[in-house]
Amino acid sequence: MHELQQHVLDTFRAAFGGAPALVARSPGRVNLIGEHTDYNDGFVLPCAIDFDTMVAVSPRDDAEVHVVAADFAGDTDRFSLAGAIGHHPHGGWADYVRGVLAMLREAGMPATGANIALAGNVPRGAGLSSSASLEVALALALRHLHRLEHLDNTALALLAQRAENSFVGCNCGIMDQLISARGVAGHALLIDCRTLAATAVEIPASFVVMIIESRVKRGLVDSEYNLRRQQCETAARVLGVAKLRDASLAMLATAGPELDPLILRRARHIISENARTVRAAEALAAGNMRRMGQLMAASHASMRDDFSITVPAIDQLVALLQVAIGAEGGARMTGGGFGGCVVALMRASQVDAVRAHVLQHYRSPDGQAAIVHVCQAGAGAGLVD
Ligand code: GAF
Repeated sequence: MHELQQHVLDTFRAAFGGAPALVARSPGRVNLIGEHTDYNDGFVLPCAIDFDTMVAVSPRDDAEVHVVAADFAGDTDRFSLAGAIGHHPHGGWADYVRGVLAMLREAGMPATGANIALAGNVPRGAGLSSSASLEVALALALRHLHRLEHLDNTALALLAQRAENSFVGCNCGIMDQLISARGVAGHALLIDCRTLAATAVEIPASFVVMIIESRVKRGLVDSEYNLRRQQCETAARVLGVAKLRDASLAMLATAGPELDPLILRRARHIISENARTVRAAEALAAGNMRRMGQLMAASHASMRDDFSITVPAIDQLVALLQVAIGAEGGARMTGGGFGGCVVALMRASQVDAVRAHVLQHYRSPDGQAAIVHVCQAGAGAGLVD
């Protein structure tokens, strides 16, 4: 049995006695390219990774929800489904659980209580979407427990996003929840965030996905993330389009002085990143890893120069990786920005040398070495046997 599965079962047994009715899992994610494009109705190219959150559940015969979180020192939460679900006094992980339950209630889940144990191995606070994986795994577990057949995996992803937007208060797009719910093993997904259509793109078998944690604390991420969203909305308004998905570089070139230079740069990142993401999916599908690397490099430069979401230590880490990898494959910052992780694609035969190079030459501003993960593109959410 998988170590994580054993952990969630042991946690459940210790808290509630006996075995759960079912266990669901959902993965974290890494985005190969297409950053901050999701909330502009654009394109993203993420893959699910082989790190999961697992959720063990059983029904109760009252309306209470009792939760134990293995990764937060066995911390617990209790609330009732009989009335409105309020926030936890200390926020944190418990509000993700409460938010998902609140959205499921709105979507028709009965007020039958549940015992719930959570355990995961997605690195937390690293920008690999541990929170989306928790939300989706929990939503999936409860869908099965209550036979909510009308909710498919896309509906669960949208529900999880609503939990973050309207309950937790983070204004994220749909990428993280959707890839967690619908990932395909061995593939990245080109997701059209307007229609939610997804095309699986195979990652060439001789290449691997490496994730490098920069150890730069993602300090400003919430306020700066929301600011970037506002700037994109301002750009769309000035350009007279519904979303930046509908704008073009030609429109920017002919925009009048009412388009502030800073807003113009933000819009240029989104418009160029959308085009790069579609081209990257084509390059990956064709096994053209030289082209893929060029597009990843251009994406990083655009995040650094136009969208201003990288930090100097991450720029150095990316440059180091680009040199170590060479022309076939590439590296770029991944996720919301202001710290977090770099994603790199390289031949499997290069992994040891690249890892050694990064561990020797990179240090975060407070002197820490990077943490390197070599990942498989994993499958999206599902039940665990
Ligand atoms: C975070 C958000 F949650 C995503 O929706 C996405 O916008 C990403 O940052 C940036 O591409 O992960």
